[in-house]
Amino acid sequence: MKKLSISMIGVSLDLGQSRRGVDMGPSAIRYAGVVDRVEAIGHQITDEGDIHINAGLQAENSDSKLKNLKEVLETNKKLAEKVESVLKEDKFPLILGGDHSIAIGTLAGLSTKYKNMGVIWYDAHADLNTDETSPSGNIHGMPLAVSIGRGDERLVNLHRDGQKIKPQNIVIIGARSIDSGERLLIKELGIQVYTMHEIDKYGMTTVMQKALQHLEGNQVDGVHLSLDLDALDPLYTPGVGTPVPGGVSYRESHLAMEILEESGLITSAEFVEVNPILDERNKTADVAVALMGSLFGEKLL
Ligand code: NNH
Ligand code: MN
Ligand code: MN
Ligand code: MN
Repeated sequence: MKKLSISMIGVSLDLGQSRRGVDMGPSAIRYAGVVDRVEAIGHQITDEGDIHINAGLQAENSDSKLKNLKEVLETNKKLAEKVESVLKEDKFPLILGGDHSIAIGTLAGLSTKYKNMGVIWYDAHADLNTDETSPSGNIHGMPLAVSIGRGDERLVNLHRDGQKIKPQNIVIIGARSIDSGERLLIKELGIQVYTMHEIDKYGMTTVMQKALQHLEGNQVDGVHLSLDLDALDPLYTPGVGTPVPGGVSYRESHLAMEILEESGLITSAEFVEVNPILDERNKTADVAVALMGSLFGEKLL
């Protein structure tokens, strides 16, 4: 793999969902040795520290359809600016969550450079809810919808007005919990989804090859990996807020990362939803760092 210059940004936000603790995700991932792991492969990595979150321990839940909207908006604006400036320095953005609502800021920042970007959404969920379809009001279930221009306009118009990514450039992998509104949107827009069914039936190699072929066919100018640790089976990543049984295995996930690395197409990545309070001895953060190893080209021999 070519040697990268990586800028790592922590986003200690937990207000995009209801269980406290995922704000400690970036610390847990640092503690699991991300910098040493990536440097050992030969890349250069700079820890940019954390985006400042302007909130008390419990922000007020004024709007139940969009919980903690103010804090989520503010944090994502700062993140989008940071991602944009990292790209201007020609560095590879690596974002550590925090809950998945931070993908709104990540994708907004990335969209300033990539005009036809592909997104691999590795997740048990589709994250395609709007304020109208969300069963929870948690913004971490909405980032993909927001980024294609659906939902509350304050979220949709964050950093730049309107759509940040095209629905045909999204591939969701590992889904097994899809809400009815999300299902309708997937059908309406023809979004590519490889659920656990396809992974079981065809195997991870075929699924990843098809996903990448699809994005290459669309002539994408970059590919962002958004990896929610709940994509894996809770057996491997128990430290997540919304675990769903029957997930992707540890080996399949490594294989997926290795195939992404071999493709040479990945231009940015984020690892989200690590919740140390719900974890067992930092197991989930350890898995996140191990997967980063494969994504960045770690080899056994
Ligand atoms: N779909 C549910 C919601 O919107 C759960 C989302 N939870 C996630 N998404 N962890 O990745 O509330
Ligand atoms: Mn908190
Ligand atoms: Mn998610
Ligand atoms: Mn999820």
